[in-house]
Amino acid sequence: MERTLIIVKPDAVRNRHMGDIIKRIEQENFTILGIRYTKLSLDQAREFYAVHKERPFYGSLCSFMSQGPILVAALAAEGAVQKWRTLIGATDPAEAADGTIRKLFAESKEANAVHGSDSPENAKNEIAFFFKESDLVSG
Ligand code: 3AN
Repeated sequence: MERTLIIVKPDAVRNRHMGDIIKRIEQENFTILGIRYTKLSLDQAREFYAVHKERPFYGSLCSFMSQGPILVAALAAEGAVQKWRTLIGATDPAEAADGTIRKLFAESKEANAVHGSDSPENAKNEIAFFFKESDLVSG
């Protein structure tokens, strides 16, 4: 079963959408392997988003991601990476399809409610960033 790492970002936690998003995770039949409520330091956000360090929005993104608590989950499903990315919609909520999580809950391109790994390989690294393999529940 493929895995993906998802984050409910500080805007969606602040706007009290954690429950709505967990409900979608359950409705869509993802298996929850691990779930953590935590807060990133600025250094941790910089490390997590290191792939974007050349992008103009990197500094702002890292400060946004460390400004409040987040909910992080490791999920499994067939084609989990693409399945989650379809469910969350486009990066910019203005372009996200109706019914997607970002269309429903995101505020802006930066404060866009949720994260999802963009490949199974990155999912592996992102899951390892937040969870020890022994913390994950299978089945
Ligand atoms: P996605 O999260 O849809 O895979 P990426 O990987 O291009 O999008 O961007 C990573 C994160 O960077 C996004 N989730 C968003 O929070 C932020 N971001 C992307 N593009 C912009 C932008 N033009 N301005 C501000 N933040 C952005």
